[in-house]
Amino acid sequence: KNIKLIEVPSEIGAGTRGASLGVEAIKIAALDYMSSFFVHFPCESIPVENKLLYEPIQSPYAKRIKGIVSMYEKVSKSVTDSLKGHFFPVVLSGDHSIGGATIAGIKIAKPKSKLGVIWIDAHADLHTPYTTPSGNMHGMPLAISINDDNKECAVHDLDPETQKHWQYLKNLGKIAPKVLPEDIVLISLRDFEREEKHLIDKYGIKVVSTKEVRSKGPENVVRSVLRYLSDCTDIYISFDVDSLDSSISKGTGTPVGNGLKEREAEDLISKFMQNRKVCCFEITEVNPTLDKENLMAEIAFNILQRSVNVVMMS
Ligand code: DIR
Ligand code: MN
Ligand code: MN
Ligand code: MN
Repeated sequence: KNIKLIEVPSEIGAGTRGASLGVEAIKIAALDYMSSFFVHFPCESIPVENKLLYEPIQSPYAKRIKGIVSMYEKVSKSVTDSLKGHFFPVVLSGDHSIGGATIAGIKIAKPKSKLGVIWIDAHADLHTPYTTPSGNMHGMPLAISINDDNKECAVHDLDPETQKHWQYLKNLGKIAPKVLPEDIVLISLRDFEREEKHLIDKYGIKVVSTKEVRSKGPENVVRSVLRYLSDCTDIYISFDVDSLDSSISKGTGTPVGNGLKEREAEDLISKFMQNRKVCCFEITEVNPTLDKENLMAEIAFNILQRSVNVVMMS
């Protein structure tokens, strides 16, 4: 398969500043390893709306949603075009709000697919503007993709403008939902709110804990997750680096304890990549401004390189 890199140095979906530098930090890590990785692949860089960070917040429960909408249009188009051009898109993004745009791009390229989503993340990213504790849209991409407002748990009212943009995001490409909850697997989930738990329980969304990865081993977990997703025609893997344990993930906006070891994440992801249904991969939330010695970006680069090698061989 031919790889296409899609860089999205976004950070308007995050609550902590600095994720927009994550993509550059991964490139610096490659240079420090004297790797010519980034020379080998066609790469598209998506312009982002980070200037909105200087402006007052319009939608407190969906911060900078207008900028998110414009990124969703561009990123989804880029992913769709890459897939239609028979590339394997690898999305390197700043904050995880982009995950919903990547999913939209896949679904628009393959409208008849039954899309499986493997979400490796400390968080569930199942908030909606009605339930969010922070207003940060990187906590919402999976709710966007399953098209559930979670009104049962609503704690905020939305202004009409925010409602309009939220509806537009969920219906991008006029396909909603883009993923069924039964086709989502959350790996290393450990930091979530009551409202997200409500959706997980309502749909019985599959969760694989860090403990399970450790006790069964990455190979067995990969086998059972792929068996669980066996009726899916295509699979997308989204890797939020905060899935890694906080001892090695200082360089991300929201580090959480009891996470994966580097080797566990690397083994999981590279084994998933061997599956031919996997059609797209994303790495997100590297924030070098919070880090020492660029460690988070180095780990992300190691995982990126090993995954891409697996894809090229298969
Ligand atoms: C929290 C944190 N659930 C929120 N989410 C993060 O603000 O919605 N997602 N950090 O990656
Ligand atoms: Mn996330
Ligand atoms: Mn996260
Ligand atoms: Mn199923």
